[in-house]
Amino acid sequence: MGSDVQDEVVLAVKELQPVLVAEIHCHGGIEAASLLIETVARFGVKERPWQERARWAGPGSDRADAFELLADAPTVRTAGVLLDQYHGAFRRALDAIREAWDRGADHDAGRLLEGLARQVPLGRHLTMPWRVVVAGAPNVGKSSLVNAIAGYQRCIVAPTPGTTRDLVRTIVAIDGWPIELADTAGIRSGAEDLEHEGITLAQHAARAADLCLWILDSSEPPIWPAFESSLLRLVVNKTDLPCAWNLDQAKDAIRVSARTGAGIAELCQAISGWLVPDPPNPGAAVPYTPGLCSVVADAWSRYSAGHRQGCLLALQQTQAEIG
Ligand SMILES: Nc1nc2c(ncn2[C@@H]2O[C@H](COP(=O)(O)OP(=O)(O)O)[C@@H](O)[C@H]2O)c(=O)[nH]1
Ligand SMILES: [Mg+2]
Repeated sequence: MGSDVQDEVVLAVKELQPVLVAEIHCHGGIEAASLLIETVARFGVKERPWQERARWAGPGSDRADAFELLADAPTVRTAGVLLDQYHGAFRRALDAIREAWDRGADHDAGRLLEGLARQVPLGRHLTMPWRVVVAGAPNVGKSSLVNAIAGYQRCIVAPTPGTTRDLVRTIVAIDGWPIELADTAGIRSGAEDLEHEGITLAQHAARAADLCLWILDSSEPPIWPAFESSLLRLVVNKTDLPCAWNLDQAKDAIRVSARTGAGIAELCQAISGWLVPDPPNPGAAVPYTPGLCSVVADAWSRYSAGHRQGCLLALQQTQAEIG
């Protein structure tokens, strides 16, 4: 390309049809890439958005969707799930359901559909982290715990009650799943004005969260959550200190010490299990866009309610759309 050598690159021709696909591996950096783009543009090569690349792969908008979403996968594990769908896992699962239906094996179709429906919550979080709120009375060690989980300092840790006035969000990967930990101000009644806002925020956040960890201090009398939720889980912190109450009162609680790190691995494992109780096997189908998640959830609820025909129609339509 031209007479001067500007960079020595590796050129790999990947496909000839329907369009020529060649990869150029050049030296790193924005400038090297820009220079190369300028050079090939002089030969008539047009610059296009990278998302178009997937559409050359032939029919199947699911392939293009999965390809695009891959760029937003926050962890290797979520990227792996998306890559499986890019390679057709979801499409094959739909085909298998249809095939079972066509040969009159309703029960098999239902079982397959149920398996797919179980992956809907995961499908909704492949590019968006789960939200986990860390709540509890002031000073129980919420911020310390978030830091212990994240493995780096991000929240203010101070011995004065109520230092964290706002929600502090930290995105971490737990067991390969993207999780946003929201550290809240202590939830308590009779708080100072300044804190009040943060506390209201915390309660809101707990309601909108996928999971709420309620932290108890083993070295102080327990302050229990004042609200009920099926998403609430108890965690007893400061187990390195002498115990001030009978921990059996919080029987199912995970016991940890944010200071020594004891129990943090178990807590992470528990969080992963609470959020993703049925992790997919490699290569398994997962509905991976909000649209596909809705269709699968809807089809499954129709099937469970005995509306087989409506269920079949919803799936047929999806199959046609991604076909
Ligand atoms: N001994 C001990 N102290 C802890 C532990 N976790 C937090 N602390 C201390 O408890 C105090 C309050 O912690 P902090 O994380 O700010 O509590 P928060 O108000 O709930 O966010 C700080 O002095 C921490 O160092 C723990 O596991 N063991
Ligand atoms: Mg705090």
